[in-house]
Amino acid sequence: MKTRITELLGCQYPIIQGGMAWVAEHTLAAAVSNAGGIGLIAGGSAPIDYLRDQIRKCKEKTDKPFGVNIMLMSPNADDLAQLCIDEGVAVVTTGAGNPAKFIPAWKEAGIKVIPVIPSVALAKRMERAGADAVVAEGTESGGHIGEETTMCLVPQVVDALEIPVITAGGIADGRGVAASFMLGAEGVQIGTRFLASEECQIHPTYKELVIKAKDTDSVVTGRYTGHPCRGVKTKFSKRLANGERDGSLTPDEFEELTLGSLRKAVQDGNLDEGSFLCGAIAGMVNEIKPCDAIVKEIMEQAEKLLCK
Ligand code: TUI
Repeated sequence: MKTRITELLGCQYPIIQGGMAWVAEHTLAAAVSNAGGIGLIAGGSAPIDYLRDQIRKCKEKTDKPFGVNIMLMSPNADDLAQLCIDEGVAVVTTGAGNPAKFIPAWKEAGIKVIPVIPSVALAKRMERAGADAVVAEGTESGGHIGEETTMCLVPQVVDALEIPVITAGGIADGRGVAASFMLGAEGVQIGTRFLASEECQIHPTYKELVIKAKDTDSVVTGRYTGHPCRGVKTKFSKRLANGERDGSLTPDEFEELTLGSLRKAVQDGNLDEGSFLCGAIAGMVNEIKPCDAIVKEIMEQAEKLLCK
């Protein structure tokens, strides 16, 4: 399937793996790129040496293009942004902020720049700033989210921009890909489906939570801190949600409790203190498979639907 996204990124399929903080490391990224999509390594708030090592290990595992996600709230985003240039990364996606100040240098270095955006206004700013494409991310996504749904946001972003648009939020199978194309998108970003992949290095408890989740098992917490985040309902996320609702946790106490909670979920599978981020589509993800099988299955289904 050829779109402006496959042309831009030089990949077989218009599928980008989500740049999930703490989750998206080189094994997963290389597996998705080898499957014909674009794998991403998450910069998150990682030290520069860690990210350099991850990029180099990914290059050893794949000769296909892959990318890095820069989380702009990270205190060392500037250093990580420069590292992508120094290491010759093919694609950079960004999240949780406005990357405009980095775009000229990335473009100069030949990097394809794809900001993740939650609104039409920000999408237009990114196009003016020189972005190659945008990921229009609906509130169905896991992690740090905006307010608009994928179904409403994507066609409005498509109408507002000339550059190609990639959908994110609620896509885990070929129906989601076909629907995205109907909305005018030319690619999809998929996160939650890859949590339940063989190559994903998260704690087994995390995978089990995703696989067992049903339609109503994701929850958004942290709206009152200004950093709403979607994850699996657990004892911990229910405690956060209750604290936010009944005022028993101040925003500062909430922030303190969640500090380091992504690591505790991903590495320790800690159900008492970990934030197991996932999208609202987790209810549809029921089986662990290799990335290659996941990508093939999604694309076969999408192509059948789109050729009907
Ligand atoms: O970034 C994400 N998802 C994430 S990042 C993350 S790690 C994290 N750690 C601590 C606090 C917050 C996050 C977990 N999940 N998705 C892309 C995304 N970007 N969603 C929303 C945005 C966004 C929000 C505001 C993009 C730009 C923006 O701009 C505001 C402005 O105008 O500066």
